[in-house]
Amino acid sequence: MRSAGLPRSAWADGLPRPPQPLVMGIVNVTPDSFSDGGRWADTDRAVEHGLALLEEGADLLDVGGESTRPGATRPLLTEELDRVVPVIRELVAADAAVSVDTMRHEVAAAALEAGAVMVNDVSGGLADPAVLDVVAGAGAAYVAMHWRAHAQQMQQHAQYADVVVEVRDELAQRVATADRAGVDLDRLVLDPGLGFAKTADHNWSLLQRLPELGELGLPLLVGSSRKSFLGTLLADADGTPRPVDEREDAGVALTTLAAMQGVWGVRVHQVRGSRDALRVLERWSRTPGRVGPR
Ligand code: PMM
Repeated sequence: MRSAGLPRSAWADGLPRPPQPLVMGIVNVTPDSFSDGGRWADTDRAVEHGLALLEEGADLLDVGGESTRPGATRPLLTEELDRVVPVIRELVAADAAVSVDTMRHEVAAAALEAGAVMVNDVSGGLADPAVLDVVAGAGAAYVAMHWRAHAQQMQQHAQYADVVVEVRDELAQRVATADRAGVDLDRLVLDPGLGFAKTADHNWSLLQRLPELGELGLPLLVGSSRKSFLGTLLADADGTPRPVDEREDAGVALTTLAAMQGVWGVRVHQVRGSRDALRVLERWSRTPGRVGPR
């Protein structure tokens, strides 16, 4: 039985804005993503995984066919299309709201045609500016993530005087460019891009100062799930990073912290823990405060 997630119809009039953050479940149809590379690489397994995330209560499924882990090489356009389009089609047929994680306008267009409601562009329109035209033309929702360079070079660009101020300013430029291209600003979501041209310290600063990014007046999405800064944080005494699939509990803690700072959504690999954390937070926040002296 499918549990608590938002129905696909919630996207009919644009970006849903529920009181609690949305939970975006990740479906990487890639042989080489750092967090789950290869696990869901064929259509059937990816669809099965997406359906399992829906059962756990995902509001939205983010289907991606390009690994963006540091050092990754880009797939051919045809490979990316072959990976994501059949998966999107099947998940849409199962009534899921789907976003496509792509930096290519051809993939964005094919995904929207297949029924995706949102384009999640980790380059915020920098890698392929025509993505913005496709999104504008379709009236689709759009995630503009903070990004400085493709995976092969991005860690050389992890240099900031004040990471939060610079990420905010660079995102503001992406908003202006998206606006000029005709993207509906009511359907635009911003993402600080944890791990993309960022060191662990940069990620922690961004997570701690999310409200400063909120000053741009747009909803925020945060993707911390399984990323290497959590592996480092949770490393063994000998410095061995915590394996990727043993970082979930820390990810749930970050879902809670992000939700307390008012984010619009969290992008996660396992939905259930984040969904539970949001229920706890919702119940906690509507409990009346203590009145009078203790
Ligand atoms: N991270 C990854 C891929 N896509 N999209 C958004 N909006 N935000 C992110 O932080 C983000 C993303 C890389 O992580 P993965 O390999 O676990 O999907």
